[in-house]
Amino acid sequence: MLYLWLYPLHTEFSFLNVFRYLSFRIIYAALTAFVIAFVLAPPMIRKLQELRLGQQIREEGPRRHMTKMGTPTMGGILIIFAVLLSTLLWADITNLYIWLVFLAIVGFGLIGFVDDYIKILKNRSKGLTVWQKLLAQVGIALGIGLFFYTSPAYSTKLSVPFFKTFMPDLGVFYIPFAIAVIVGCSNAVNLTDGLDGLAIGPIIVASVAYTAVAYAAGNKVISEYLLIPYIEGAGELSVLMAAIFGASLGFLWFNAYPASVFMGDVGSLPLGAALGTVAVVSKHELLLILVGGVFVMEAVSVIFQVVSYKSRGKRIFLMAPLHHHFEMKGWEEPKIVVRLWIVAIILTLLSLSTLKLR
Ligand code: 57M
Repeated sequence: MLYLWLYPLHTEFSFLNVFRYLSFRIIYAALTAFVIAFVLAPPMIRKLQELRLGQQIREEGPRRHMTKMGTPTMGGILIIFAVLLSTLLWADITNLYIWLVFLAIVGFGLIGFVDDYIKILKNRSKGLTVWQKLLAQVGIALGIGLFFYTSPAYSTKLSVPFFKTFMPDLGVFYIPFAIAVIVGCSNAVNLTDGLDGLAIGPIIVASVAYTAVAYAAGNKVISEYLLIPYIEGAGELSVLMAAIFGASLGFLWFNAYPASVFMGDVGSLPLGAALGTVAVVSKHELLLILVGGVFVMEAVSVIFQVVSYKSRGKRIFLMAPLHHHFEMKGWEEPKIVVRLWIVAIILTLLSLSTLKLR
């Protein structure tokens, strides 16, 4: 909004010309979202405690987690609020891609909210059934996929890291592909959110990466230089990703070990969906496998564990997802979390290098 209201005044007040620069709005979207999350978290945590919206802990989990019983959860409500408000302030709200990612955030956020609320309301650690969640997630992602498929300006070609000319056209299969990316990323973040700061750390790293990717994809000169698809208007998503960076940094202040608040499904699902949607808009979906490598490792560990147990009756990991395996091996929680943050940073550096290696 500030961009639309203030930039036109730069003819009278020349300093307002600064609103024209994406880099300026990226920085202030991040700072605004951080301040909102940082300032509002304490009163929100108190409110969640008052409303007794505390986490239920599952019996079969690592024994150590019982001490976490009652930790306020659904802190993701604040993350979403900080992201939406900061983006509305600093992005060009006439940009359709912004509203598409907002759809993903609000839609997946609502699914998570209902899931969290049922868990707490019914005093049980399982909320909506897997199928209820999946159906709702696919429904929203289908809407987003159809938008891309029916947009004349949007190509259904798939850009592949390391290859500059090999861009297979998925055609109508782009719709299920986009659904798989968005729903897959959302649930992978959800699975990862099982230790203090474990999910929000890689989200912070991935949001920096996709701030840069969206900026490059929306910039004709840079996209041509990097030989990546030019997506007119995608640059505004770098403002949204910067808001996610800032809000997540603010949330991490309170989610760091020992956590005063958990984000809940209301936080993990929309953050993953936003990341997946931005990856689709900027046409760097496969890059997400590396940028979101920790999320991928966590989700794959569950798949391998379940398949192995069902087919051989044996587990591969002491417990899945991966972070529980390290817990069962006796690693302390902060050590597991910081080491997986390091893995996320290394994988993201490698992924960004593929933009040049083509
Ligand atoms: C999402 N939720 C955490 C918190 C957070 C198929 C199976 C792998 C599914 C998986 C599962 O249920 N995942 C659900 C992970 C939960 O966190 C809440 O959920 C929100 C995120 N969705 O915001 O509100 C617990 O995680 C801990 N936590 C922290 N700090 C944080 O900042 O300590 C969360 C955030 C919280 C808290 O204890 O209660 C979770 O773990 O449920 N199931 C599992 O992950 C279970 N694994 C398992 O059953 N493995 C089996 C098979 C199925 C693969 C096996 O290995 O054989 C483990 N998780 C739990 N209990 N809680 C083990 C059993």
